[in-house]
Amino acid sequence: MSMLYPINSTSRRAVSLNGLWGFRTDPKSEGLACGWQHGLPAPDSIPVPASFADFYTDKETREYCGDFWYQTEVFVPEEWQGKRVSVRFGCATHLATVYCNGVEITSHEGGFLPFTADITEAAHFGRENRIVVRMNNELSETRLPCGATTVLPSGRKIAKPYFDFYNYSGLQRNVFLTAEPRESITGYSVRHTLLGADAEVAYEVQTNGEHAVTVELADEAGNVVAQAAGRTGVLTVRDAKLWKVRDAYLYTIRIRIADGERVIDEYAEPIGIRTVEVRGRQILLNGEPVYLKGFGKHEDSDIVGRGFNIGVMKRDFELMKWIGANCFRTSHYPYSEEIYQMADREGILIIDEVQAVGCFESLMNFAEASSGKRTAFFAKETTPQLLAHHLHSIEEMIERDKNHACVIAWSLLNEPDTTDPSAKPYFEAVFAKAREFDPQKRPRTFALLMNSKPGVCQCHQYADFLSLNRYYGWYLLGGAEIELGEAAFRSEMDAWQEAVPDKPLIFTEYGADTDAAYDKLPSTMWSESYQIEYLEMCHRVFDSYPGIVGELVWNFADFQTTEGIMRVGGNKKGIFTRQRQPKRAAFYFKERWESLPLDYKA
Ligand code: BDP
Repeated sequence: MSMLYPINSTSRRAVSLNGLWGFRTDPKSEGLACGWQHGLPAPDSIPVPASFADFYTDKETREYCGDFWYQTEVFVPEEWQGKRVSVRFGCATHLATVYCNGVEITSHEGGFLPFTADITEAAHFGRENRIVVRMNNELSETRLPCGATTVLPSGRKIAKPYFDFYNYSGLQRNVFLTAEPRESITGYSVRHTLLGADAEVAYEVQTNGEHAVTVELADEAGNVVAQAAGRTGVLTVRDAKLWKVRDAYLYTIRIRIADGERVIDEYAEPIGIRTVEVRGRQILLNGEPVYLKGFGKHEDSDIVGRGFNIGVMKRDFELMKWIGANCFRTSHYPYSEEIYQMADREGILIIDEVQAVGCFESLMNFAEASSGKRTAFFAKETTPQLLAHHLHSIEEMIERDKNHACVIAWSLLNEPDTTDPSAKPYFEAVFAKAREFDPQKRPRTFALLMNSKPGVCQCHQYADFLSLNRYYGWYLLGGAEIELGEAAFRSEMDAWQEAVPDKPLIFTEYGADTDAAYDKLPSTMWSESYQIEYLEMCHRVFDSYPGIVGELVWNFADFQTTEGIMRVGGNKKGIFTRQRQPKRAAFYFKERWESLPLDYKA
């Protein structure tokens, strides 16, 4: 299935289906038997893209867990006869089956990656067509992200995430109606090599037909700078302008299938030329060491929840530039494609994370991790099923994102249980597959839980660089004991330096919950002053170990979680509020990060 982003070209059409759709929850899972695939009885109206939860004023709908349905009407133009017509979903969280005019078209598992429903056979051309999507947002241990689903005596289902973000669901990303020629470009990949001032872009194009393929590369002024013919080949770019941190040059790759002079299909998109590799204790971009400064983020904002919001995206990039950041991790799932397109344009680096979170059985893993708890998560009967889904999601993520210059690494799990030997074969499979799927062979990593320490963690050897999530001074030895936190932190770092002397190490999480505009003199935990003291302590530690090449603080902004005794209206570790206004720590970071070069720390 093609993962190419929908575009308009001489041969292709992409029409947005965003807007108000019909919506119904289906608590008894009776919709199918009642024929809802043909049309929903008395649907409510709901915005797409958005999560459905935060629109509602009643708790039952906000917390809804189970089957639910979306529907819309689409007009398929008569002149599209002979084309392949599809509905392309940016995502559907977490399980979806699509119907067109009552006919089942396709199903997809995994709520954070795109898929296409080919409606060519079921659609009526020159008329309205009804698209119905049946979805389900229950959590289990066979699907990512992991969690459980509890059924209350009333029959109501409740999602119990093993992760610390709200189980937002629905059609949360852009939806397109697309038309493509029957013979089409289904995918392509690029690999970059730098040769002095020049660069070679080795490409590979997949099509579903036999006609000849040509490829060209144009610079930002539109001048064609390299051309090649064939499904595989090399584009040689003289005096290549490289894609760099906060200085992103984008060429346009244009791929055509043609029958003599007649163009059958044409696909074009911007690409940056750059290399990325790990050497010794450094991460190299275009052969130069980089130091990662930035955030773990979430797709999360008021009202639309996890829904793609183009305004929030813009604001987030402006804030990242203002504060002097150069990188973020797509914790804890692949984000909307438009965000990678923007990072490509802005020169911001991305560690792209698959939705493998919650592989540690706990409803409060963030707190229990510090306790040394172990759960042998990968020794369960359900593990093979989980692994199959995980590998498939990695394949989809890499297929979707492999051509983005901004993506410098794959994060294959967040805070899994690595303390039991049963984790090893699981990790081996996951890391091997990521290497196999990625034509650029980018570095692979995973975020290590507090309990994954040297001598205890059985799996860090699979990662090309280590990514630590550490909370000394917050979940452990915080407040008045912070000096003990610093000492414990340093002794763990000493142990890592010794255990893994030959790999780069970055922090993918460190942070302290902080109530915006709440302060205390002297500081106490949750105050703005404490957040800064905590960060100063962490940075003292980072700055004393040369093998540390990145600091991605947790979190960019406050975000929604499941309610509970540890969370007041969500997780408050944001450097910005959920409304994207600065806490005092934002000014502290701006000073620290702007005192360093954009991309490196001497
Ligand atoms: C880690 C998780 C992250 C949490 C964070 C926290 O990776 O999702 O939100 O800690 O506790 O456990 O704030």
